[in-house]
Amino acid sequence: MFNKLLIANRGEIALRIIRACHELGVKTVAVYSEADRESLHVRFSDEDVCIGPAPAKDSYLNIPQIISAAEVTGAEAIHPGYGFLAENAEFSEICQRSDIVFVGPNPDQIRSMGDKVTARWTMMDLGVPTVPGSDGVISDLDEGEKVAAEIGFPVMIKASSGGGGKGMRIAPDAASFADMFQAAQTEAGAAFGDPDVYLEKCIVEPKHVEFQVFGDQYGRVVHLGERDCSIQRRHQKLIEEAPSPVLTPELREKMGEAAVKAAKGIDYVGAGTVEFLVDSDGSFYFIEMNTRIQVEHPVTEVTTGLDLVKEQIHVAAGEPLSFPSEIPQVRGHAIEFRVNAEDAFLNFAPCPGLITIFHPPGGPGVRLDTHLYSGYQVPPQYDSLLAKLIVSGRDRHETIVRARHALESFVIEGIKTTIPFLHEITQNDKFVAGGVDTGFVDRFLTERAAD
Ligand code: MV4
Repeated sequence: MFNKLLIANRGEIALRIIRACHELGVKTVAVYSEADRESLHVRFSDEDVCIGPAPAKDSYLNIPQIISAAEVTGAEAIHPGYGFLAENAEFSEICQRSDIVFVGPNPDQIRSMGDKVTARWTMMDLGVPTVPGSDGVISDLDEGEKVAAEIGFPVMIKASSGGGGKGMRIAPDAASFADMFQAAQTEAGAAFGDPDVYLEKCIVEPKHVEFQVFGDQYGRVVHLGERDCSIQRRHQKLIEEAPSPVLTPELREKMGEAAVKAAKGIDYVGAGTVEFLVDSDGSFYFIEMNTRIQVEHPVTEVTTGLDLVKEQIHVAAGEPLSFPSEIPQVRGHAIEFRVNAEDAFLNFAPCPGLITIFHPPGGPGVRLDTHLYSGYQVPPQYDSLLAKLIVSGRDRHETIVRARHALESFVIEGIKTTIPFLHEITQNDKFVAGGVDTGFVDRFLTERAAD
């Protein structure tokens, strides 16, 4: 096991990684920007290094600064968390060359999934179901029009370097295709320096169901069940749950097998997520694979009893997966609510500022992953995630009842948060019934505005 590990991140995930290291007896090095001097990850780590000014490009994305912080402190490994450098193949490669263990997959695995056309191709080759679409990159408008007509409208135009909904366009019909195709290419070129796009049939009002996968350096790959992340807005997840209310045991088995096939097929090592769209008729399609620990990983921790961050560190240190031959059983139900510094009823406007009062919820089945404290100043430079409230129970109903009380007793004063919005969702009939699709939040907000 490592003696010392550097955490190349901030906020709740930095604290989450520090906790895992503490349990493993690994010393921690925090890095921080000038805006995060008063942050708890700096306070709770064994050592800390300031890596630059507030803007992420000058600090949490500043590769030379982070590598030298690791070298100066003698850290043997770097955990990137999520966001920032977590899926940066070049960073993974520089760590390798600097003899520092990157807690995550190797550069080739990051690249093979970061390029969505390659990922799609790889999955088709492996026999993992993908959305009907183009064979590869479509550069030419005439060819695009021909392929789109074959696929059938509506058609999705996606950036090969995109992901998570960035650089995506829908062409509802042939008449709109040319405009949407060119807009997607231009946007992809500007955003990623790569104008390549590909086409997929548009799955209308799908559910988003993702499988947690894990691989070790000895070729063992397992899945740890799914998370339903259909409650999103503008590709930001708001609520995630496990198990998914829409999967039958048969479908779960088939999708789990496909997820393991996907990860095994690229010799995947570490924590990964295989994302699928699920159609109203129960068809499922691979869309992306994320090669990092995700924000919503606690939902899986609570339903499996595993510590996924500790597992990541074990695997990175060359140890086999810690659980024995059979994969852990999923037990009970868990729902994660993302509390953001945003006014949900003002178009989710960011609301940074001073936290004057902080009172966390508690009780059976309540976990709170947060970096907040009374007197903490939420900086405006980073994403607005304040806390993740993970509620669990024997079944979905018990979980929702606990969640309502937890959200009612969760006090954050000084700034607006999404707590009131999340509480309203827990009282919505369609949410309570379960099995909503990715259009749920927009419909909820439209209906609410009409009332
Ligand atoms: C799609 C789709 C429909 N058909 N692809 C959005 C994020 C990215 N991961 C993929 N996304 C989608 N891809 C096809 N062929 C609909 C979405 C989509 C979506 C997916 C998951 C969760 C929420 C979503 C919200 C809007 C669109």
